[in-house]
Amino acid sequence: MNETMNATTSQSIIALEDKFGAHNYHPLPVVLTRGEGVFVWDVEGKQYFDFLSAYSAVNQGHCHPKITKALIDQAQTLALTSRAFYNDSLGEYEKYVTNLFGFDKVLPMNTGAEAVETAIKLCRKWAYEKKRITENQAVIVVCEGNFHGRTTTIVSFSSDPDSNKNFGPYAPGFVAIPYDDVNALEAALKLPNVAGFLVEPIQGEAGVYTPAEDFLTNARRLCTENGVLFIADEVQTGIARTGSLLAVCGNCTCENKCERQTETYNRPDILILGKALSGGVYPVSAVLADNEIMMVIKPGQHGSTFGGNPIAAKVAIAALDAVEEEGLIQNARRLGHIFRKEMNRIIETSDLVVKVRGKGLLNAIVVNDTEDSPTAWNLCVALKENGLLAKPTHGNIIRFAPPLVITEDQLLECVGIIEKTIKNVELRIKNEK
Ligand code: IF1
Repeated sequence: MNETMNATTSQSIIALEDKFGAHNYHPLPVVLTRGEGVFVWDVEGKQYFDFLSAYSAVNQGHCHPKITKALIDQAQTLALTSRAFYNDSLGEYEKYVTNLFGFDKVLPMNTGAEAVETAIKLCRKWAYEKKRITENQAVIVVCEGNFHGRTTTIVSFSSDPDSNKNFGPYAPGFVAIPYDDVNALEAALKLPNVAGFLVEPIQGEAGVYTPAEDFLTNARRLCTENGVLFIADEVQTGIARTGSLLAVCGNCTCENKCERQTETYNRPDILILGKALSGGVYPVSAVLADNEIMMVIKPGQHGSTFGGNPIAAKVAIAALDAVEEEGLIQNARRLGHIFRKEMNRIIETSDLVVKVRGKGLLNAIVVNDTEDSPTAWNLCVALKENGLLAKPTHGNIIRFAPPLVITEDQLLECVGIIEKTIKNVELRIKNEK
C-alpha cells in the first residue's frame, strides 16, 4: 500500500467509526491492527507498549499462543451447544476453576456485567430462601465510586452521572456507603433486610483506589457477624493483576498451594470473575460460590445462550494455565513494586504528577490539575506519540496496567518513556505560560 493510502488509513477508519458507529466512547486517536504480548501496532506500523491491557482483560498478553490455540481448536470442533444439552468441555472447566479458586460451584456467564447481575440475583434469592428476608425487600450494600458494569440495574447504584443520568427509573434495593469506610459499613449492615455487600477490592474506574490494609478483612468479619454475603467483584482486580491470584488474597504471595485459610485471604461468599478469565480473546465471566448459596438457583431460573459454551470453557482453562505456568502473579507483584518506586522517584521532581497508587500491576498516577482539565488526556496523547498507550480513568487520573507478561527491562523502558513524556509536557506547559 503506498504512503498516501497508509497516511489516510487511521483517519479514514476513525471517520468510518464516527459516521457509522454510536459515539459511546471517546478513544485515543490511534487505530490498532495487531497485538502480540505487551505490544500493539497501529495501521501505520507504529509499535506501542499497551499500558491498558483492555482494562485488565489482556493480563496474559495480546494473542497469547496457547489461549488463541485453544480458541481456534475448539471453534473448529464445537462452538456452541446452548445449555439445552451437555458438552464435553464445560464439566472439565467447572472442575478446574472451582478447584483453583476454592469454591464448590461456578455459574458460567459471558461479560462482567452479566456476572455481577448473576451475583445480585443469587444473593437476593439466597436472602429470601435461606435468610428469610421479606420477599422483594432485599438490600445490597454498595460503595460510592463503584463500577460494576453498565446494565440498568448496575447503573442504578452507580454514583457516576456519566453512568446513570437519564437511564432511570433506577432499580431499588441498593444502599451506598463511602468506599473504605468500615464504620459506615458496620452501620449499613444493621439496616433491615440486608442481603449482601458488593465491593471491588480495589476501585478501578474510580481511579485505582486501594483501600486501607484492613478494609477487606473488616468487611469480611462484619458480613460474617451480620449474616450478609460478602460479594467480591474481581472482574478487573482478579487473575493475578494485583500480584495475588485475587485482590482479596491480601498479601499472600501464592507461592504455595493455597490452603485458603491464610489469615490474609478474605474469602468472599460470592466471587465474580471476568476479563482476564479469557486472556482477552473471548467474553468469559464466572460467579463462584459454595453449594449453600449456589444451589438456590434451580434449573430454568437463570442462564444465557452463550454462558458455559465450549469455546469459553477451553479458553478459560488455557488462560488460567498461563497465569500459573508463566508466574504472572509473582511477576505482577515484583514489577509492581519497581514501577511504583520509579513513579515516586519521578514524582519527587515533578509538578505535573503528584501521586502514584496501586497494587501489583494495577496502578494509576494523579495529575496535578482539576478533574475537568485536559491535562491527563494531553499527557496520554503525548505518551502515545512516544510509544506507550494509556488512558485517563477519571479526569486527572491515568491508569497504568500493562499485560502481566511484561519483563523488567520492558517495564523500565516504559518508565523511561513516561518520565521523558512528563518532562516534555511540563516544559510545554511552562513555555505556554
Ligand atoms: C466500559 C470502566 C474499567 C469492571 C468491574 C464489572 C465490569 C467491569 C470491576 C463489567 C468493566 C470495563 C468496562 C469498560 C471499561 C472498563 C472499565 F472504565 F468501565 F470502569 F475497567 F474500569 N466489574 N470494566 O471494571 O464488565 O461487562 O465490561 O465485561 O464499559 O467502558 P464488562
